[in-house]
Amino acid sequence: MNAVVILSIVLLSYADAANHSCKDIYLANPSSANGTYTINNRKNQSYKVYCEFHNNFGYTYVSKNTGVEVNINDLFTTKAHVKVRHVKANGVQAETIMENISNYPKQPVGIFYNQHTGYAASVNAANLAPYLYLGFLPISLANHVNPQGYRASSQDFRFTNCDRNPNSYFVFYFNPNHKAPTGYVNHCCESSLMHSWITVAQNLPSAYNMPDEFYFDYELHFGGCGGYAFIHHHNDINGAALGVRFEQTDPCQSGPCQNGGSCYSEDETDFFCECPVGYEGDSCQLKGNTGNGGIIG
Ligand SMILES: *[C@@H]1O[C@H](CO)[C@@H](O)[C@H](O)[C@H]1NC(C)=O
Ligand SMILES: *[C@@H]1O[C@H](CO)[C@@H](O)[C@H](O)[C@H]1NC(C)=O
Ligand SMILES: *[C@@H]1O[C@H](CO)[C@@H](O)[C@H](O)[C@H]1NC(C)=O
Ligand SMILES: CC(=O)N[C@H]1CO[C@H](CO)[C@@H](O)[C@@H]1O
Repeated sequence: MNAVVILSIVLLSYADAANHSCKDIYLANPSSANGTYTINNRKNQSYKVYCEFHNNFGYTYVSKNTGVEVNINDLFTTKAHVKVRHVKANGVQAETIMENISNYPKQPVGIFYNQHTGYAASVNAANLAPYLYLGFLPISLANHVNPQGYRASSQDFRFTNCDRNPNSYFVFYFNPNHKAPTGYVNHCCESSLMHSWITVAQNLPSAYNMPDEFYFDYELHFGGCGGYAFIHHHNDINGAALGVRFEQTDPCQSGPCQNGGSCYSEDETDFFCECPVGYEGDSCQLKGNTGNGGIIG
């Protein structure tokens, strides 16, 4: 009896809640198509995202037309890698998986909305804000004279930081007032590192194209001698987009409830077993009379 009451409370509160992420949209309907969806931030203000769904995981891209705060931590479940897409001047869209170089196998990337805690500030942060920040090495690791860079499509692209300059980032600017960039933009400091993520990206079939509103002005900065580029340096590119990854694993998939118990998932790792009469325990593994399961985390 207890189990049934708990379950209906969970379902009711779920049905009332707004979608806060592509993951919520997937949970509401696991056969959702790729495309543009409206989700709500924590102040219940709505904005648009592009959801790319795969089996049990996906990527979320934020619209650059977003005028409300983005609660970006709601949009991803892993910082091990991101996807970066770009759109070429001829309309072709391409993508690459980006992560830290293999010198730093345990180092997650930094993913922020309008801040860069622990990472270097971007040149146009104040001018073209808000922005999405993709940090590779935090200042504490970037301010050394050692190999740095990024990994794209499973290849390391390295440079040696020549002067401990702690910049190691990609930034995607919403730039709502279409302002011109400032700083190094007209004269500094192209390098092959500024292009490798573009040249190794895989072209997408046009059926997978995202609308233009998901492609941002961007700035890249590495080192100490790694390079600096703004989108205006790349005549053949019309914009880039940051895709953050969420996992949608169902803890009930492995059949954790024993002796004919029914499994209900609560989130990615927690599930609840409803036990048949005569069994009890978190996985209905014990003989007993209550018919109650437990919540496992
Ligand atoms: C959440 O997304 C699903 C799938 O698109 C949709 O059917 C549902 O109406 C959305 N919920 C709310 C509260 O907007
Ligand atoms: C949040 O906004 C949605 C529409 O986007 C609305 O249906 C819902 O009632 C709102 N929820 C709260 C708690 O205000
Ligand atoms: C969504 O798009 C990706 C490519 O970006 C594709 O691999 C995937 O199969 C698509 N998902 C659906 C549900 O069509
Ligand atoms: C957190 C984490 O492990 N991040 C990635 C950093 O980059 C390496 C490859 O160079 C990946 O293996 C890691 O998954």
